[in-house]
Amino acid sequence: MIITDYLRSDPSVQWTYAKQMGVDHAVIRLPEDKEFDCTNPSHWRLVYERFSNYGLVPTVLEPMPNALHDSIKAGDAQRDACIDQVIRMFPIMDRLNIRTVCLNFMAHVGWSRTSHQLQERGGAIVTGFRLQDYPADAGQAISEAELWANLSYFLEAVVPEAEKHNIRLALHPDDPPVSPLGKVSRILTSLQAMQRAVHLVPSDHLGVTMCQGTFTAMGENLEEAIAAFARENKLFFVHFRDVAGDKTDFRETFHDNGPTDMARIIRLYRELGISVPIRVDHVPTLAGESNDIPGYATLGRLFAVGYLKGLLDGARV
Ligand SMILES: [Mn+2]
Repeated sequence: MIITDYLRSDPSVQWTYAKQMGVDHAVIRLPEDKEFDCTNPSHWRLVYERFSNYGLVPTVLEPMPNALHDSIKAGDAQRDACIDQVIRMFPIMDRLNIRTVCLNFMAHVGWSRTSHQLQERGGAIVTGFRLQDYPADAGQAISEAELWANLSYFLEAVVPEAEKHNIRLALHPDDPPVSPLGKVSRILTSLQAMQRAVHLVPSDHLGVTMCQGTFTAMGENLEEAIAAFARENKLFFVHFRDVAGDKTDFRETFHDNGPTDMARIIRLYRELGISVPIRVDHVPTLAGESNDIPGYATLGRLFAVGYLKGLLDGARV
């Protein structure tokens, strides 16, 4: 496995902690200001060099820039222009050796929670989701049929280009994996749906982000899901994460405190020969920390990365 951390493009103490923890690869989020043109190689190079000069190798792009992807998911009038820009990113990524994109297909709203203040072990704070607390009239209506059509349209356009540039598209399941969420339908909400999605266009460059917590929330058998994608060589990226509960009512957990036997999962990746980028996802906010960006605070990462590194070392038999 290639251990990574998810970092914004401006240096922060999280960059320093990554290096101090022995993490040398970055999952990068591109700048979201209007100045940044994701089809401009020199804009990319500035970001790339900021990371690489710090000793962090940009390895995965996450997410697909929302400014492009929102129209593609919604299938609006800007879609073709946005797809064209996505395609123009690939040769730039190719030259920079960034080989994986983590992308989701949640239209209109991204990952959603109904609480950002739930208590975990020792009073640490985590997010949670309860369907009954989610406003039934929220969001802009879109049907599942439209979403499948929009996903197919997008993949048919971009997968051949990704192949040309040896870039792997790693679809992330919907979080929470429920449909509809308010008025917004969702499609990537089960193992079966994810398997359908990665076969919409036959390609060894189309696969999944194994967001463990989302597959657990779906109620799928996580080990079977991992094995199913591994068999087809479609497991491209891992989000190391756990949740307690089910898709209609769950909360995040510390990575060692959820229902999943994490040591067993890491051994399973080894047994299946999976060696892909992995990052910790949705960490608790710990004592003394701001909860401004729930799931992405700093102290919980230190614990989660240390725990993950221990499991990876322990599995190296
Ligand atoms: Mn995830």
